[in-house]
Amino acid sequence: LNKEGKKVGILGVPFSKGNGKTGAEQAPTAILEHGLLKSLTNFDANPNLDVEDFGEVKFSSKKLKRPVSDIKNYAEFIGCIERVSKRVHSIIEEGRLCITIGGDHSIAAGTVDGHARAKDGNIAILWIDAHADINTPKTSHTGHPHGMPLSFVVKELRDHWSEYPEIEWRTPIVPARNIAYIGLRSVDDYERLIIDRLGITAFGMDEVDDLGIPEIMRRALKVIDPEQNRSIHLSFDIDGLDPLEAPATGTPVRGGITLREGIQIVETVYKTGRLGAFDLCEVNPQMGREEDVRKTLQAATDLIKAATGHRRSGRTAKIPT
Ligand code: Z70
Ligand code: MN
Ligand code: MN
Ligand code: MN
Repeated sequence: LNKEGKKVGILGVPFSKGNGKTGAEQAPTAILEHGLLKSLTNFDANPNLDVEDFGEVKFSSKKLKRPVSDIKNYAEFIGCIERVSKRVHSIIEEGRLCITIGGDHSIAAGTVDGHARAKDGNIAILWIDAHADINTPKTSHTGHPHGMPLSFVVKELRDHWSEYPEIEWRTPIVPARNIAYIGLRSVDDYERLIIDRLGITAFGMDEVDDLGIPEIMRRALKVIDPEQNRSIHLSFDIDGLDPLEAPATGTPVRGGITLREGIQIVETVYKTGRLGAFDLCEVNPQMGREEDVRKTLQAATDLIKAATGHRRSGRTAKIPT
């Protein structure tokens, strides 16, 4: 596959029942209205990019045979991610890089499931986030699904979900060792335990400071994609960035990665030629002043541009006729 010419599909998931706040459901529309498609195919970006807008996922809440009390909005959450998984699966099967715009980060339970099925489990996950999002329903202090998507998809944690209804469709086939985190700075006690027990590669902000992004990327990719043959799932929570550069998000945590570091991460994965899916989650256009929102939408746009191969140094342009 010619990586310069890889086709792209954009999917919006206006879902915010996973984080206990409203606003993130407006992000797909806000990012598109900010001019995303033009930014991707501008003359200075990639005028030849084959990008198809697949619109927004339609979803509704599931009817449950028995009530679930320890996960908030469970019926809405699984109703949404089942549909997300199907859509992502088919976009990737078409040979497109699937770019999913959330929504809160709970939707990644669906994007990873769909990607994993499309590649028979041979995927590597790079999770950029202030948070670890690997609580099981029992370890979560909040009951918010956006703190649980990784436990939903990880093979070793599948039994922690076995008592929950209406999820027989899911395929938790990704081993924990195929996951690496970058940017962590707000990890719950039990999440730390899970990360250590399962041997998950995790680079917190302390390691970002000590090693820098290029060395972290070398180490992370070596562990999660040692044979350089896996389809890479890059799941980017905008709160991984420092709130100075991406303030419009539900749970800002100071001391995060810079936008430049974020773009460098995405560029590095793009250059492998194996970026299979990219999620951009937790932008909340209702948070902060207008200037905060504009800044955050531009940061999201810059990250998505990098995922489609945009180079900051400028790409070789064809002379217009
Ligand atoms: C906490 C939980 C979280 C984002 C907060 C927080 C999770 N660990 N994720 N904001 N994006 O609720 O499980
Ligand atoms: Mn929460
Ligand atoms: Mn997250
Ligand atoms: Mn987060």
